[in-house]
Amino acid sequence: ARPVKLSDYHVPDHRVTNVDLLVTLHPTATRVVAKLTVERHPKGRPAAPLAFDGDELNLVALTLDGAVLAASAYEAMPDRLVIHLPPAGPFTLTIETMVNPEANTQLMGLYRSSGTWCTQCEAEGFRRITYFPDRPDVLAVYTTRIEADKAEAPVLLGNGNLVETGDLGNGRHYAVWHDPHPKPSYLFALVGGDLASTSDRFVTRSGRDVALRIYSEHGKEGRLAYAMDALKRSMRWDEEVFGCEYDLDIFMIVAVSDFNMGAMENKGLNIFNDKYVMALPDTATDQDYAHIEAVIAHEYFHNWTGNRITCRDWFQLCLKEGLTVFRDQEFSSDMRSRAVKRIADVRLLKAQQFAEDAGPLAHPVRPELYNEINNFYTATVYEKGAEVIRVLKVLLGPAEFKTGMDLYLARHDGDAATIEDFIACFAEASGRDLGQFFLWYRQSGTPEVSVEGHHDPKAGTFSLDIRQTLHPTPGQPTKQPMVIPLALGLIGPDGAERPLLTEDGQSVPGVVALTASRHRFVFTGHTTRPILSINRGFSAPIRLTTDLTEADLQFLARHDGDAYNRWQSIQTLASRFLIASTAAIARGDAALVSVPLIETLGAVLNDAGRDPAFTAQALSLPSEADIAREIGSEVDPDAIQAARLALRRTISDQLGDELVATLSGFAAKGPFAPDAAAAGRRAIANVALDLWAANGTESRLAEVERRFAGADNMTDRFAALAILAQHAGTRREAALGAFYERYGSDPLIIDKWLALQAGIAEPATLDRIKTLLANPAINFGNPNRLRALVGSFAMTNQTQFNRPDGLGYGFLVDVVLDVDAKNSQVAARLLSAFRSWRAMEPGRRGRAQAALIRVANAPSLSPDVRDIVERSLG
Ligand code: B3K
Ligand code: ZN
Repeated sequence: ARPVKLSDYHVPDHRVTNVDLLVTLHPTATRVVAKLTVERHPKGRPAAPLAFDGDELNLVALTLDGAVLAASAYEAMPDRLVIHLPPAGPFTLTIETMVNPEANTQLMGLYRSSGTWCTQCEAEGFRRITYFPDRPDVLAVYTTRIEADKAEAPVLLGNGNLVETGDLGNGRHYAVWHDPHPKPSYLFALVGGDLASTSDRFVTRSGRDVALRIYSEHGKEGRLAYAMDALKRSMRWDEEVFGCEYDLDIFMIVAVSDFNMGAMENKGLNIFNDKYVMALPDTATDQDYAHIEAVIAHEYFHNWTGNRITCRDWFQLCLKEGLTVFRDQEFSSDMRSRAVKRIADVRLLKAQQFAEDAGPLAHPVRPELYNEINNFYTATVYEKGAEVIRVLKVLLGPAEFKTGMDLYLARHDGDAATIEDFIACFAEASGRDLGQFFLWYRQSGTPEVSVEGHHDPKAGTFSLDIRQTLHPTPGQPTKQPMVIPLALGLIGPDGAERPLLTEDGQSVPGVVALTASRHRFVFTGHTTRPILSINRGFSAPIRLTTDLTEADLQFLARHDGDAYNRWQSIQTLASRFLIASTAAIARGDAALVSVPLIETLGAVLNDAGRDPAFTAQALSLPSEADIAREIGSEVDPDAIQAARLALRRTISDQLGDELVATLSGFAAKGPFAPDAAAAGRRAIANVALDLWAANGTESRLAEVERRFAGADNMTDRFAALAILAQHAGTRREAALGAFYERYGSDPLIIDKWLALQAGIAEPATLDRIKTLLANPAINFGNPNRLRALVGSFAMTNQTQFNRPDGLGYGFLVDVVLDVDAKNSQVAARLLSAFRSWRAMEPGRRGRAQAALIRVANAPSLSPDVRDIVERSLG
């Protein structure tokens, strides 16, 4: 029944406690025999029929306690199995189904990727393998026997521990896997194929010797070492920081090339999109390495936050996802620079989640209603879900947060839990009422906070007037005030941090919490005006406006002790300037020039030695989409782009010497190492190169071309190519051709080449994309290829996706409608690129709406695409 509502939750009528599977792998006719131990749930409806989920299933045979059921006793449909009068006591149901992995283009359930059999069951894929109560609150112990042709599938993998292997004669063999940990069906997995692997081991803190294995296609096993290293570091870190130890004798990762998402945390058998596993200096950029480290950690961390403690229902998705993102962010912060990681996370949050929250697809971190759960694996559930946990940690402080976390892990181990269960642990541990905090899970939209400072030299006070508002979002016309922790500092003109003293002379810690719509905070001891640094470390995921002057921001950019706010001050300076310059261009005037901004960037460059990775972030201007989001309505992407390009040219012209000094100061030395320090040096050098070349001078572009040809690693080579791609002409086409020549047989690298071309901000790009899409040498049936070309175009190419003639929108709609029949999840994800359409100026807005209406009127849409289009237009 759609829509599904949180308020309709009830326990299942029947539960399954034991699952014995026999899977006989065949490309087009895989036989699945599921022997299930079934019982009534004591809290289920007493006389309810047994109703199991299915999706495109074919029933071959059915027995109950060994007896064939009369045809009138049950009903088997592709999407449902109903037994009218099931026995009262526990019984054994044996269900035989036949599935066709080769024909499974949805990549949900059991499918084939380059000849390998693999599965994806989250959220509702297990029902495409056998009939089952396919919901996360049904936990069972699984034993999986896989049989296959030895030559086709020498490797047979399942969840848990390997208990038996053997020969079946006739060139066939089998393997039996047993997972002792009860788990929901979405964590089931199996793999069969001819795979290469790399092995290692890890001894847990209590002495369990765990075999580690990462599998890939043959010929790619040389690219698995970094992922293995990241896995071992994740396992150690989770023991040390969260007290979480691994609980099986083996942990496996399988890299497959056809995958709808990033990766999947199946118990003991993670399955990954190969782009988040494989890396060598010549194939992967520093960003790829960082992503691999983060995703390996994320999926591994799910073993506790997700698998041992799972979700009661899919409304609780953030219980595992928000928390696990928070954990992987903390891990990366400990492995790399905490400040730089925070900046990168906030950039992503603003780009993805703030955009979602500001448009028609806005939804709470814990939604209360869905039509299609696959559409809720969003930046809001993941990234804002992680921010909300960070807010909780700031509110409680690290010690109480840890007590609450420990209580949660101990109390709910083995449970299918809710957000209420989770928060209750922190309320208990801290003795605090977290009722208002809970609004972070229930209210969608980004809170807007405005801050005004008033200095009274006579009284020696500095007071802050702060207001918060939360605008209506779909389904939520009125809102309540949120609890918003703001980390802050007051800095003297000498750059020294001043103590925060209240009017009665009390010293306050560096955080104030808003609970009402308006607050006034008064601080004493300020005969001279302090400079306010607020929302330090992005302590709350809000949109902040302050009355800080340009001079204040310049001061903070240099002197703030909080590195995040040093970065934010530069971004705010740049963003205010670019908004003003955009407005000037839209009026028909020339782009503006900002002396203070250029001065600040020059000072940042001169200080690059302090933290090169930080400086690289500080010099990366707000993107066109960032500026569009700040402007918020009546957006003209062409004016934004003109303003931004003009600023880049000014920087290039005026800071040429500083940029050259940076370039030579951070030139690569020694062999490539993927660590954070070496990556930081490459990052600053490449940002400097990009800005230096931004004025398009022949000699500068020739130097970039030289660096492209001479690079000894993918980070530098691709950075140079990306610069060349911005400048039309033969130099660009030659470089793109050379890159393809060199890497044409390497699909993950082709993705970079596709994404780069999709991002070229010129009217000819649309035709270039159409030509690429028609190239028979590139398999666009693979989700990575399609996302690299079409996804990058729609999500990042602001001027060309939002072409004034609407052809960008029309193109995306054509692709979405074409892909929908084969892979509806990927189609729905592409369509969500329309999420900001209402913020456009009227011409583009009208064309976007027409394009969406064309989707809505198309015959036979998938539920996934139908849901996105209806909410987008709603
Ligand atoms: N839990 C999976 C996502 C599954 C998506 C299903 N549509 C990956 C992750 O978040 O770790
Ligand atoms: Zn996850």
